[in-house]
Amino acid sequence: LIIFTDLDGTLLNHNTYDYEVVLPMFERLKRLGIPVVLNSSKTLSELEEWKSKLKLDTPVIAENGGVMTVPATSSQAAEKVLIGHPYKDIRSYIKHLRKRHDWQFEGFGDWTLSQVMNHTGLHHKEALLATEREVTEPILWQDSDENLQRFKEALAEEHLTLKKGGRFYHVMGKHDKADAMHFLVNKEYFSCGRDCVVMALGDSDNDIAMLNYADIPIVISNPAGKGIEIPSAIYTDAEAPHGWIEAVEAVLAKPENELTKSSR
Ligand code: 2M8
Ligand code: MG
Ligand code: MG
Repeated sequence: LIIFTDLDGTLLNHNTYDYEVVLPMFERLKRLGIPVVLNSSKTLSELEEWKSKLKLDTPVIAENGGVMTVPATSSQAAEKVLIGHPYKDIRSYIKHLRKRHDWQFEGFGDWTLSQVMNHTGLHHKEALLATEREVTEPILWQDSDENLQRFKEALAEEHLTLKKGGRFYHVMGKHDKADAMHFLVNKEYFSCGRDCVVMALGDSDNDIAMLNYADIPIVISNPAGKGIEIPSAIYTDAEAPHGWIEAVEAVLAKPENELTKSSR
């Protein structure tokens, strides 16, 4: 069993970013030898911080599958794998579009640190880590739905796309959380293919690909993520972080043989 998990709204409460209550479960998973991979729209800098808070020694997938770090294995050195488009290219293209069409939107790159803090509810240090973006730009759209459609079409011309997160739209290349998962499950690090059972936990649109890829998809209850429909998913009653703990507990209670055969 390998667990891939989103953070905001899935493992962390959306407003309080609470996480202390999940620590005993992470310790239990470590004792059982079950790896947990953080798979988030957050930056690598933010995730490295979470990785140490949660005492993980696994790969981490950042910015919606756009970049990941893979620790060393017996056959390979540690590496950083980049899948997405460079942040500065994304920024310069969307600034060009905004100027040309006078579309109203703002992103992390437009904001001061205190504005980032206000828009995200993150504290100073965490907000700073969130601004260290490599391949995705979170924006707040402040224009009409018609223009949002035109914006999406203009992004597609440069092979970019818009993905909805919890609070923001993310401007990014055409990658998703499942691309990075597939890389780790089939190619490097785990390289176990269909021999391993993959569990994934998420709460919103940008988790759909990850959840569809998993053998055991768990949708964490979240008012913002109401619309997501995953066939065969287990939907939790509780929100993060309790929904996460309950879902993992339920899976650990299953008979061993259900956790050693992949259905992918
Ligand atoms: C952004 O991501 C969230 C999660 O889906 C969102 O769109 O609401 C990211 O920029 C991330 O780096 C940041 O930590 C988070 C803070 O709310 O917002
Ligand atoms: Mg989320
Ligand atoms: Mg996320």
